[in-house]
Amino acid sequence: MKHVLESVESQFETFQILNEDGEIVNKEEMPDLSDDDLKELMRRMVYTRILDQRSIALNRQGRLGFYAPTAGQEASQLGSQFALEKEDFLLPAYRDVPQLIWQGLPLYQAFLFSRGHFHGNQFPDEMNALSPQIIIGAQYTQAAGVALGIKKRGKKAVAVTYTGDGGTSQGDFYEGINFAGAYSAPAIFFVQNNYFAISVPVEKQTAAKTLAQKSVAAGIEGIQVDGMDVLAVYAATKHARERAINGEGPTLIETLTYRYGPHTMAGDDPTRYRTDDLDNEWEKKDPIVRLRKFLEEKNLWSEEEENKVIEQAKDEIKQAIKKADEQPKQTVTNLIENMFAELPINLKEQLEEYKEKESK
Ligand SMILES: Cc1ncc(C[n+]2csc(CCOP(=O)(O)OP(=O)(O)O)c2C)c(N)n1
Ligand SMILES: [Mg+2]
Repeated sequence: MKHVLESVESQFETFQILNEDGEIVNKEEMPDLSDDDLKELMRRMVYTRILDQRSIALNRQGRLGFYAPTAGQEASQLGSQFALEKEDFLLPAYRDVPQLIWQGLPLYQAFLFSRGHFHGNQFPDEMNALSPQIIIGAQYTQAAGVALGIKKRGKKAVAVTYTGDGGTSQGDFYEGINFAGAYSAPAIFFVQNNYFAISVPVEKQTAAKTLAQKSVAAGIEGIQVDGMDVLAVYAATKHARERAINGEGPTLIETLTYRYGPHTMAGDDPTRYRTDDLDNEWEKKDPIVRLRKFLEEKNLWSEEEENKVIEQAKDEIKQAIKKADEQPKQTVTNLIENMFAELPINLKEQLEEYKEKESK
């Protein structure tokens, strides 16, 4: 049996298009992106890196609540979102707020989400998404259900969900991919393997050599992608989307990536579970650095252009946090009214009680 396992594992090679030096190493897989698209990907990654830096600072000033840093994971997050259409349905995890923003969530609402304000979860009508899921793996089963719903309604769209390496150890992960496979549901199951579940390294989570190979038992396609290569992530997601809407079933995409910062801003210290050597090794693979090299070589990018994006991001972030500050404070009645379509009797009583209190 050993040879069966080894032969399966050996087939999951890392898919890459743009290497660390900004060179195209896999020309035949180069996606069909215009120069403007390539610049837009760069713009979004730079913008999101600034958003991450500002969010960390705002969190330290006590102006944001829950925040899970994203620096390092931009190619995985934004390359995949760039392959989606407006009608697709996003089921993100807590670190995946950037995908929601680029799919249409106003920045001030992303800040309200961080503060636990209900308006942060009231997405624009034209946007199909659920709130970022904190329960690891739970969004995988939900995504399978959403994808089946899309299929039953005959829509040409996909449900896309994200989890981390740690999420693939959860039962929900297997249930989700298995169910979607059985119904050939149009789902894309995305795993951002940043090698750590908080402090637990991936080798302690599983005996599997890759996470992508977990697709095999579910009978669905799986691929491991260089998660610091925005072109490879985009190409793999685009391909998975096309297969899904053509009725060819779900895909599991594992991206190899790294979060430069702590797990969340709640206080873990990465120096206690990661070495400087490992951090340095990953910083050399940086997704922004390699796309910058590639674009500069083609005369499509300059320092001046990048500075403009940085200034625009800082300016918009400033305005968005101001707008978040200006929103009415959350009340107990807001909470009660947003929990149920129809209130249970005890909450009806409490609603009346709090309406009375709040009116004073
Ligand atoms: C079901 C469940 N168990 C445990 C936790 C606590 N928890 C929060 S994040 C996390 C690690 C998740 O790691 P990973 O899936 O690799 O995602 P990453 O944070 O690296 O993006 C854990 C165990 C949780 N939120 N839900
Ligand atoms: Mg992880």
